[in-house]
Amino acid sequence: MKMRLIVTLVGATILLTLASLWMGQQAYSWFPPEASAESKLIDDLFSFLVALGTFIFLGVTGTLAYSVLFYRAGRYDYSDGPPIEGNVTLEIVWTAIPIALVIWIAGYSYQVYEQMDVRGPMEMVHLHMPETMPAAYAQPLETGGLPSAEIAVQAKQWAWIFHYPGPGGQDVTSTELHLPVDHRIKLALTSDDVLHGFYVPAFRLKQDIIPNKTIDFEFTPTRIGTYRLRDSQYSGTYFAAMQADVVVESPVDYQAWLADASSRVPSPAYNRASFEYNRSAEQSVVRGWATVPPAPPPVVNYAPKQAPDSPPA
Ligand SMILES: [Cu+2]
Repeated sequence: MKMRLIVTLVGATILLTLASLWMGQQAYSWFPPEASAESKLIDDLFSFLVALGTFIFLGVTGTLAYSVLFYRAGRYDYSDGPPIEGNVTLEIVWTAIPIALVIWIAGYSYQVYEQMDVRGPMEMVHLHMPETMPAAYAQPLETGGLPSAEIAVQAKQWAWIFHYPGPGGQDVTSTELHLPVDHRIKLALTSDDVLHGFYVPAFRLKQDIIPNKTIDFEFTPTRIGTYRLRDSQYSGTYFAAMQADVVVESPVDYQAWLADASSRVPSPAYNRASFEYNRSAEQSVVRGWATVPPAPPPVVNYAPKQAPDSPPA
């Protein structure tokens, strides 16, 4: 009898483990493509959490279901169960296991955060884990002469403006973020007014932008394509319109784009927030909410030809 119980328990645990590992593998498909070196670390961490969560969920609900199915009270049995109180071994076990799990999760998460190293060289403290952990980036900061090392990101209500050092040292501006693939990117994040958030889901990166502060932010895009930058902080009425495309391209294409952009005369870009604001101002009936007026459309060297969120012509 005891032998049978042990075999059943071991079998159930193996099944549970296999199911959890399978679920952890599924978790990778729930996200947009992995477009940065950092995204792999985040997805691995998430997969681990999903596997662990699946194990606990199935373990708890499985035990419950087993008890409900096989230890039911008889149909007309309204008596109380036996008054069980206190089991020191059990108390220790179910305290120790969650503590160990939480410490494991915390340690792993912190290790991932350290490996991502997204905050650049921090002025105050920068505790590095031992040298055994390789950093996530594909290339060192020296970007082979590419002027990508310093892109200033200016956030305001409600627009993203990207400032590049041009070939002649001038300020080249764009409302679309262009990045060379497989190069360590260094952004300097600033806000003209309120809190904004730099968030590119395909990069698995999110960083708050704080007024009167320049925040260094580093990462490595690894996949050519066009992705979406969103504002992750509620920054006012039209914050949902505060989006931009992120174009990751080969270093050659990137250089060509930068050269082309620097040769263009700055002109007002389409700005969805001011478009919507002006449209509501034209209407005779007052609708909607009181709002801070949006900043005028940014005047930049480069703006995408057909803004992806522009209204139908
Ligand atoms: Cu914003």
